[in-house]
Amino acid sequence: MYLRSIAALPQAILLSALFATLPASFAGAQMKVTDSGYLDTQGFSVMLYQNTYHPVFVDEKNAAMQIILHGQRIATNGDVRLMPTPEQWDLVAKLKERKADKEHNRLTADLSFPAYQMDYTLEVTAEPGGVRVSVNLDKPLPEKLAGRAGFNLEFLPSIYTGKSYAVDGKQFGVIPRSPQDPMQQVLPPADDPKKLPYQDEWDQAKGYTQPLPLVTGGSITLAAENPLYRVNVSSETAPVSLYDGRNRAQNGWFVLRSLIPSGKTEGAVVWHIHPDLIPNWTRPPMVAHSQAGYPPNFPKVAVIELDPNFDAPKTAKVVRLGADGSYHQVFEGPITAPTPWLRYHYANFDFSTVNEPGLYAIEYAGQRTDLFPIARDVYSRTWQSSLDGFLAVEMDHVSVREGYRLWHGVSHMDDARQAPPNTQHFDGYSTGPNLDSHYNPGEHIPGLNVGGWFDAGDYDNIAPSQYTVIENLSLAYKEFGLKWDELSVDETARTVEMHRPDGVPDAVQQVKHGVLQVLAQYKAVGHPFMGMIEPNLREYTHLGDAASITDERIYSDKLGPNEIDGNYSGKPDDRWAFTTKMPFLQYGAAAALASASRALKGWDDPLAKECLETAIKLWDEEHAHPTPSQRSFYGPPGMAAIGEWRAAVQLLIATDGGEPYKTRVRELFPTVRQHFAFGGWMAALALPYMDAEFKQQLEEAVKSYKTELDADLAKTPFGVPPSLGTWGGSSQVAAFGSRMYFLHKAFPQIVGPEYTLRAANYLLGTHPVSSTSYISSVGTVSKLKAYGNNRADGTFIPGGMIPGYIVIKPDFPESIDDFGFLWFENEYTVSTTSDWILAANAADALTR
Ligand SMILES: [Ca+2]
Ligand SMILES: [Ca+2]
Ligand SMILES: [Ca+2]
Repeated sequence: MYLRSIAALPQAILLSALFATLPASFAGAQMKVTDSGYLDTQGFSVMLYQNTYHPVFVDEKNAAMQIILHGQRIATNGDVRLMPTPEQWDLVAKLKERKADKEHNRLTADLSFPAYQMDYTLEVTAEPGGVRVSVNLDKPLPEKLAGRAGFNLEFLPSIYTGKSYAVDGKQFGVIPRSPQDPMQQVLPPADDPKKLPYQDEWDQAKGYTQPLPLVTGGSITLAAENPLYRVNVSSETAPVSLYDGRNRAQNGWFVLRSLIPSGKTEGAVVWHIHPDLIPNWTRPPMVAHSQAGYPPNFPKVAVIELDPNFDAPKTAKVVRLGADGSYHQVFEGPITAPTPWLRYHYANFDFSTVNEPGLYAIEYAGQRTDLFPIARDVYSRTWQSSLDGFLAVEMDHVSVREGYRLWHGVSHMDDARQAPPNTQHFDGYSTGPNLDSHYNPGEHIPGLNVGGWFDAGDYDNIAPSQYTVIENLSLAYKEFGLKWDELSVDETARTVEMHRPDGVPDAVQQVKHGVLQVLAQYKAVGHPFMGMIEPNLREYTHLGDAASITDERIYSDKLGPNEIDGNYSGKPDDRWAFTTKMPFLQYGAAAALASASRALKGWDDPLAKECLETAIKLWDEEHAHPTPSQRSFYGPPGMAAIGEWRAAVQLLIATDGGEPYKTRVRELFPTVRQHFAFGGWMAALALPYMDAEFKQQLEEAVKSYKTELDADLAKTPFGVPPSLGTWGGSSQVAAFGSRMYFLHKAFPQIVGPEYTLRAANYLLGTHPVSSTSYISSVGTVSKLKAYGNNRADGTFIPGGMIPGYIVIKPDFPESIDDFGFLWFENEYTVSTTSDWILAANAADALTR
């Protein structure tokens, strides 16, 4: 099966392989450069560097040359790489310039590996049957890169696992479910350019190995058996090899690669990439609806996503399920005229008149959706898993058990070591020259191994997310009387048990778990700080039980690397504490602690008192001695005031209308109303303590916000803030949902309930690309492969909310259902999930 020699094949074989794969139907079709700068024909698009590598996280599997075939992004990262299966932090080329040439139907990118003085142009040109890709070097390949630099193109595992590969039309195999290739050691030359220290350290820790190819030949066809994803790559130059990137990393893709030969410049690599395009292929319509269903007597609107070339029927139907399995039509109605957005068209299907409780499906264009209920209480069971499932699993410094399963043992008992000065950490944390701590660099800071949550798919404890969770849950508890109790939490024993009520509301217990960490930081170094994170990439990339990331023993430099002495060890694996004092953290902690004091009252009065006292102290200290800002987290001027504003509002409420918070709320409002969505709206929470004049000002602000908002939302098909960044926007939609609830409550004559319900229905499935609920295990069809810390098992954490679709630039919305490794679409975070808990309760309150 393994062809280890990569002898060049005669040109005649290459040409026959090339023409044999050309389907007659497509041989004449010609891709064209679109106005938005990529190569396109019906069913097939090729983008070149419209998406670039991330400045911090580097390889996100969304960069360089990318291929969209029959509605799926099948391949990414097409460019020169220095190893067969590079990983997230491995070297990528620097983009100098990209061009789209309409006249010649050609995309070019000027690129460089400056450390190797290698400059080249990547050229992708339309040709009959597909595209021709060539790598044109400015100078012959540097000797140091001989046998290392090659053109790579990575294929999506969720499509190609279990599919065939065919080499030169005669040698066949199937890509296995799990990687199984022999590894060989590939040491970099001793005089290789220096990498960043954390990359060097990682390379040494993980070992310099790369897999041998599954196969090598002049032409490789993937998924010959599947007309949707069949694609052939043939090389005019060095042979093509197929590698399995999963041998190195669970998030690896399948790589096709040809080495760059020495001595050549123009056409150093020439490939022909030919899909087997289905003539006149159109993407089937996608009917987006709420997977949790709809309450009677409220709007029910599905959004239908249409390929512009699809001949769209003008009406859709609603059918009701009978106990005998029959479906009875209860409604047929028109869809609205399709309107374009990005690369698709969108139409609404309003079936609000269907109100009788039951189980329903929508039928459109020969498809029937999955079932959804119409019932008064559809939102009432949409947030519990987020609270007693996902958030519980993310609890740090405790063990978490569910029935027979231990989600994780007690984690990070060795927290934490003082991070050194002038450090730039790979996950964005940093220190300057001043640590604002009386601990020496590397010294153990006692007392930090308590409370808090893992931030996301990784295991760091980052302060702003913790504050958001505390504030959201406190607010949800006070506003909606969240008495849900299915967790037993014992902070002394450090144990959490799911499905075992203990008489204390879980929201209160989660709030307490959050403030234990915030208060621990304050006690340890005198102020809140940014957080704690694994010190190296080997630990950072850990997937498995959180309790086994570190050895749980405090590091001592008096012990050898493998020595243990009681609670101490010589292994420097403890997390770093990034202790820099920052004004937005001072205020962030004050806001979180003030809000927590309200939720804890009656359950843990001493802790409630300590939270409020500490919040007041932080406020007072920050006003007496403002912390100089070392780094701006809030972008535009005026946004800095938001931190103080949030603290002022929370302290105002926690002190029952106390001063100086009331005065400060009045003073800050004119500034923060410019950033209404980012916190200015919280004025609605302050209303009970403010006078009529303030209410008048807020009313005006709400009116102008609503006008702007309605105009903005009208530009998108889904009526919620669109996801146009490099990370899916579900969190913004959830926050929008709860914000609009509080504005509706304060000014029902201005703001209706429909915004909050739209946000909830969006997150539950009424969104682009697919109708999959973004909250795992909530709704009939939900996201069941996600980027939680159990992602190596290809599974989910109940109740976690994913970011959802992003736009692959310039116009391809993507949210891949059966793949969980794209963090920008799939990574749960605790703050986002707490946004959902609040929004879902708001939707429930509005409809009952
Ligand atoms: Ca993180
Ligand atoms: Ca409980
Ligand atoms: Ca340790």
